[in-house]
Amino acid sequence: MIGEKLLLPIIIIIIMSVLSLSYGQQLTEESCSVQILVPGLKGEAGEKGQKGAPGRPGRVGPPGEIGQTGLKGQKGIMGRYGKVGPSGMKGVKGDMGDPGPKGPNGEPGAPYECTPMRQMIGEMDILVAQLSSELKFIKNALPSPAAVAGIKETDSKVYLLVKEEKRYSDAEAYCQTRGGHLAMPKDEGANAAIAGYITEAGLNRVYIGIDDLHREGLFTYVDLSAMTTFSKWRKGEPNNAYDDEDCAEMVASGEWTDVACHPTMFFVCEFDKESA
Ligand SMILES: [Ca+2]
Ligand SMILES: [Ca+2]
Repeated sequence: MIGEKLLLPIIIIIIMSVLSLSYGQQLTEESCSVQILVPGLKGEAGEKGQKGAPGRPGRVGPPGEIGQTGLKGQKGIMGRYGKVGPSGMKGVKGDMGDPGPKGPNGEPGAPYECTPMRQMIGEMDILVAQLSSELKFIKNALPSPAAVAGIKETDSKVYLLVKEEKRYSDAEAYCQTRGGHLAMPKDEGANAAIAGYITEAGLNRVYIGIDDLHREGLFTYVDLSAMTTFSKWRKGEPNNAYDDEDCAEMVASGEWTDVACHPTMFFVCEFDKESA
């Protein structure tokens, strides 16, 4: 083996020989001026450099994987009551319920009372009669007072001359039906009023409510009230003529006479003003 120090100059000599063959002249003239550059030996290692500046931050790394689900927490305490809500809308009306059970029977009613009704009708009948008579009186009073057959009044009584011929008992029944009696004059004033009534009507006699039907010779009023202080018998009366005179009539003068009860004649009824 040939050492490195000998090999290198040999290579250089070879290169110079080649060059002398190509460039003879030049080679002769300039052979001394050619400097042969050969690298020196490798130097020793330098001293260690100072620490460099810090590098730039690296890029953001990718997101990590999703972690595991945590454990469920404990139940919380009850919350406070909420506020009262607004009123709801009115509901639809419900269906009618089933009918209830039948109630107990009522108390028996009061019996129909006919008597008060009849009495009321009777009183109304009297009133109608009085009103019609008064109307007739008004119509007839001025042209012909003597023809008047209406009613006559005193402070306490109303008298009605009835121009229907009836027997005594029927005449009294007629007056009673209308709530009164045959006229029963118990003082001079009442007797005079009746007498004037008869006179104005142009009559001579009428039945009045005096008789001795219950006891011969003892005259009473038709309602059985006693004759006490007042009487107006004509002279010689009552005489119970033919043993058949148990009733009484009044003549136009106002005097009384006992007469039979069965003949028919006009009569005068009287009514208390309180009940009329
Ligand atoms: Ca008699
Ligand atoms: Ca007589």
